[in-house]
Amino acid sequence: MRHFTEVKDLGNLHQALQEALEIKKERFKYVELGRNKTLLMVFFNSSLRTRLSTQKAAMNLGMNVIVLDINQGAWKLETERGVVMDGDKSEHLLEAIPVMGCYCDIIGIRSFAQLENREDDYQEKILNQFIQYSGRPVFSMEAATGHPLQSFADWITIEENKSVERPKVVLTWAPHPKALPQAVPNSFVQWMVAVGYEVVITHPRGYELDEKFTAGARIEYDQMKAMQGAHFVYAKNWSAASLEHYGQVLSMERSWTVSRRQMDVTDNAFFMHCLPVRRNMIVTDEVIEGPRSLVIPEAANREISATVVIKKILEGLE
Ligand code: AN0
Ligand code: CP
Repeated sequence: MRHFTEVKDLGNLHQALQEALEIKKERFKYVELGRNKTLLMVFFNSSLRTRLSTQKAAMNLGMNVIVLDINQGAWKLETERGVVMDGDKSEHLLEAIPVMGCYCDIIGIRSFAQLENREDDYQEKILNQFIQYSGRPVFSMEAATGHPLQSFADWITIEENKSVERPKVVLTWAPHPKALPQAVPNSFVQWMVAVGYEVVITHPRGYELDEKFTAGARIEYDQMKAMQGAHFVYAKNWSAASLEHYGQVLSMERSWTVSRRQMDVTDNAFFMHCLPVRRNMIVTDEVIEGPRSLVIPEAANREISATVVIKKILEGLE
């Protein structure tokens, strides 16, 4: 594997899952693979889980790791080509990227959607420039439209906990005070459809996700109806994805907060969320602390998904 930005890059999913389960039992099995190889993790945005789990994954593989926080101590970067740089930005991404490539073998990028211009975000301009100009394999640590390392971890978690072969997985929108990207729900739906689950998406009207990611899933606008018979409830807020309302918060409707009321009509579903989560906006204390909450095992599996992905990239290095 060269780059990892979405589910299809992983190749055979069944094999990847077996590899994940094997690595979970023996995390240091491939500790020689990354010897004298360097991972550079570049963060344009904050992170707790991705930062720690990806670094741990690289350490499992024997790699050296460098972390660069673009907003803390690096020069301010211009990202638009053709501008006269007479403002506060000291360096252009077009020099910064190949320079970063000089010091490492693999690059992980976190670069959230700006939620200002839909076309820019959906073209994945920053991620693709790293792919084009760094000369290195690049993987997404959540880019503008996807968060595949999260979805891979979510899938491992569902496989470990499911009691039917093809579970019903419900992605529900939930309220949040700030505009959030569509990356997590996009990747989640695309991944869950790719592995053959029954996928239902529920959200208020206006929150439709791009069909590029949702093809094969069903939309049910009535949240309580969507929840019926669910085996897994995956909550997430996102802002509007349409061109007309791109990046806007259209609703803060608290009746969508996941509580006992919704969980009671499921088939004793597990509750999932990628974290960080705002309690009593997205989900009640009772549900997230309850016996069917998988939020911590899900976060723990981020180390496993990242180990598999970095291992596959290391195996593909020339
Ligand atoms: C981010 C998001 O919604 O994309 C990161 C989630 C992993 N969440 C926040 O910014 C709160
Ligand atoms: N789930 C996730 O990616 O969390 P962080 O934003 O803390 O990395």
